[in-house]
Amino acid sequence: MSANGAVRRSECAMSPEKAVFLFSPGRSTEGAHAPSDGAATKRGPNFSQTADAPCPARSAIIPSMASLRETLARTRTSIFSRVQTLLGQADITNDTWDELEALLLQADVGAATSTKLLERLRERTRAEAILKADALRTALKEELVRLLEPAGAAAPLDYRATRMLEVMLIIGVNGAGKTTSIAKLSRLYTDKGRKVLLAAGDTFRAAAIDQLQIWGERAGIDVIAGKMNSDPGAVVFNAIQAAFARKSDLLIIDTAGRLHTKHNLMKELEKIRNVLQRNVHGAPHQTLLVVDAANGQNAIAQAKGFAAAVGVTGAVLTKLDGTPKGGVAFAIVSELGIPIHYIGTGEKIDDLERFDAHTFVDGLF
Ligand SMILES: Nc1nc2c(ncn2[C@@H]2O[C@H](COP(=O)(O)OP(=O)(O)O)[C@@H](O)[C@H]2O)c(=O)[nH]1
Ligand SMILES: [Mg+2]
Repeated sequence: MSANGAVRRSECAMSPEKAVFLFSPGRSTEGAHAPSDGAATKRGPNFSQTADAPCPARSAIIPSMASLRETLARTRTSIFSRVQTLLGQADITNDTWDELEALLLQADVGAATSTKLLERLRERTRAEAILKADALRTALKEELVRLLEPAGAAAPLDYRATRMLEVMLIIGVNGAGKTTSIAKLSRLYTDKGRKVLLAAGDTFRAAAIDQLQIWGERAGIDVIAGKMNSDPGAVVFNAIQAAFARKSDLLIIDTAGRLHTKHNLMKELEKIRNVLQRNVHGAPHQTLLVVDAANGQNAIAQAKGFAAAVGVTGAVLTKLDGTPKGGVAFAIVSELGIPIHYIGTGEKIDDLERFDAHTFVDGLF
């Protein structure tokens, strides 16, 4: 039970009713499944399910404001609390603007986004005759929310299935948190009643395939994988066939974050997209770029490379826990023009929350 009384999913019993399937080309996908009792016993330190704690109703595990505040604690205490102090009761002076800009930059909001934000605020102080810093603070919070809610942005994937098979393609640099986020997403959507299948499309490193299989095994979700260095396009094709055969309604695809050259990586992602487009109507339905918040402004440069090469529909912002660089959220939406759909709040399988701009901004102050 967490401090605010909400029952966390990691405290409830997880039924390992599904086996993990290893796909080898030329063999039946059902031919190499792990014993189902293996799934029940191989649980890592991040899984603290107990046999006797029943799973709570979904309403009890909806992310709370309190847990988001906890996640944003470092960003808030290191920087935004100083914005709060700066924008106290005093009159607005030139120093107020200079200090506000300096704090936004320190919070990794980025130069371009800070400039845009300050321009909007100056405009509002003129138009609304704002003289006091506390009124500016209210305007700042409103403008921060506005930055995070770009007009015409795609919505995250509905919990309810809207077609026979939906596909989420997960991309991003190595170490950003793709595989971990896939495990979390599969748990989230499985809890909502979806039948999820995972595809180990990062065939560049053997460890990446193993990692996804271990997560799948722990969460009781099937994984389609090939051998190391096998063609990820073929793995994805096989996963699509398996998804149709097993009547899965959500296929989530892991991809490599690094190949020998960046050019190769983008070509490979393009090939995966082509396989999806040819075989599933409208796929990929979501292409999520995973971004590590702790990389701050460096993450923006990396993300721009991916966004330019592959159509991205939304971002997963990971590792917000334990970083003071949470302000990077504003730069991602403003500079890349993509909405944030989910945030990673820790390393456990239930440490993922649907992003909400108002809750996020409230959590910063
Ligand atoms: N604290 C924290 N760690 C995370 C989060 N997401 C991922 N990680 C950690 O980041 C590391 C890299 O994650 P991984 O999923 O392997 O990244 P990938 O290379 O993009 O697939 C792992 O140690 C994860 O446990 C998060 O939201 N919070
Ligand atoms: Mg990975």
